[in-house]
Amino acid sequence: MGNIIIELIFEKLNHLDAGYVNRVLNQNLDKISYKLHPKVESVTSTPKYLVIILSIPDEFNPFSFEGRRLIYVIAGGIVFLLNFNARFINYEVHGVTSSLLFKKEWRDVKVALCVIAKDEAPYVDEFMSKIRGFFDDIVVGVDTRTKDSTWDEFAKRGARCFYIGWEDDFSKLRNNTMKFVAPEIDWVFWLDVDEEPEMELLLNLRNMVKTDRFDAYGFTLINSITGTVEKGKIRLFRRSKGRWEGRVHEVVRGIPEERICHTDFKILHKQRWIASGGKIKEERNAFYRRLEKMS
Ligand SMILES: [Mn+2]
Repeated sequence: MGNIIIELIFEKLNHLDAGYVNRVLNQNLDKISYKLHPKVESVTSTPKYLVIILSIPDEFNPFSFEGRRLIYVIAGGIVFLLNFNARFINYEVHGVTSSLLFKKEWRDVKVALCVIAKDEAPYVDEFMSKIRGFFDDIVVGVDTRTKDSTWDEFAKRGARCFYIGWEDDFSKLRNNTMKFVAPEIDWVFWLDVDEEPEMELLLNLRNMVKTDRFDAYGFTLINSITGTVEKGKIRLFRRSKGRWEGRVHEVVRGIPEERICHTDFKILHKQRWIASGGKIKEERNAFYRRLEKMS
């Protein structure tokens, strides 16, 4: 019997005092970790990182699915308590049972989230809260036709934003956005602001990219408005292998079928413009038809 040490590593978004973090955590940890009962061992604050070391009873298996899930719940709770001044990056487990199982893999393979957006300001907060902490970089291509505060809403939540010119071509918009992903990041994951990946997908991201066998992953898109189910939608791929093609209804091309792994993980598509009906729906359909004709 003893304790397992879990080192939670956060990226600091701005100044955080280690003493303050320690106090906040000690006051609240029981509320966010109802099963795990961790104890704060230490808090280290550097200009770039915040490292929180927790100890947990060693009968708890941090390598099980449930264990990893709980660690993410705790990390998410800490981010929330610190009022989003930190972003969870990863964790390491030290202890009798571990031998640093995650250390290398988790750090070596990085994943960027890529998004294109136009006039999405009201929805950015919800979108970012669902994916916070899971990606090493968040790159947003803001369509230059945007009239609202989409850029600011993303930027103040830690995303890197770039204005991308609209050239009547969604693939161009996506491929031009992808150019801004940090050079050391091999994998990109694509979401639209009206899409929400299920938690199991996010929890398995690091496992998926830790492979030599595949260059891309397919997911199932479920339209929450129409009920339509689309399988095999590629959203996660090695940046050097794939590219977007098609002016509209764009898809990822360039990766041979045997290098694609199709999973059952789901992404929920909340296609609001369809639900809104009326003029908005008519205009959107006309816009898509115009692009289809240009192709
Ligand atoms: Mn959509």
